[in-house]
Amino acid sequence: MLLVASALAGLLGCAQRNESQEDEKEEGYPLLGVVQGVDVEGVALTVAHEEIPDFMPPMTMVFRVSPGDVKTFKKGDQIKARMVRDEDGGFRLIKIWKIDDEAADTMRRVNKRLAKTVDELGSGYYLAEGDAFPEFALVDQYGETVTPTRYVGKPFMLNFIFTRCTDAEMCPLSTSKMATLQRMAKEEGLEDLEFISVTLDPKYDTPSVLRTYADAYGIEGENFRFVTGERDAVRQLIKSMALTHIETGEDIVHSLATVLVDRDRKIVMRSVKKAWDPMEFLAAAKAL
Ligand SMILES: [Cu+2]
Repeated sequence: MLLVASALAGLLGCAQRNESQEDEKEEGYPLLGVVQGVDVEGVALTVAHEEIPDFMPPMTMVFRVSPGDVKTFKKGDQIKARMVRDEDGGFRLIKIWKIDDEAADTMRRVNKRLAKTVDELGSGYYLAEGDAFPEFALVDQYGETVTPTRYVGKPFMLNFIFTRCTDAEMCPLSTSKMATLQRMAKEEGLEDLEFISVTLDPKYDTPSVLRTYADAYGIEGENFRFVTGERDAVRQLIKSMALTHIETGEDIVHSLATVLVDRDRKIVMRSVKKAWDPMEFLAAAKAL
């Protein structure tokens, strides 16, 4: 069943700065390298990096990173990142992504199918209750690849958020409700219910940013994955769920979509309401 999407349904202002719209305009220098050491206490990574054109020859250096990064990356990881200078002249890596060619191949293949599925929907249509949730491949807060095949035979809750969202009634509230639902599902003995939150801001929300976000909410990550990845794949998911998502240079204005998907990957409940009710979803999950 396909339904015509009302483009502005549930459009609510959740605005947030989004400085890095285009790759060319991104701050700092592009860096490719291999992690040689992780200093958890010093919150730093030692990286042997390739030449940074017009800036620096190949060398091994210690870089400041975020607390999430020292939990995510380990010795031997190939990475790409942006290198920036702190005010005191120290070097810092931001937007760090692990390079994994095999995972990248899988992701490309799966997300090509996702693009095809969404293209076939046509503009103005979205996936509704009764439709199959599309295949996708993204990366979670631990740097692991997440695809629906991982959830074969398991129901899951899925929503969309981004970590920099400052509208308390939008992403922060949605994340709190998902966390509540995760806790209640456990109490009710719904052992196999999984949780997935897709970022609306994949350029900023790297795996370690998502990890720090999940930690801040005290979320147990075992069955709750925050996912990011290829921008196009995220966009296709946004489109398939008929979310409003407008990046205006400074802001991301978006609506919400929360879905419950059953063990056969069928969408059984879908809400685009800002005030979506976790109890309604819990009842539906119990009935599966
Ligand atoms: Cu938001």
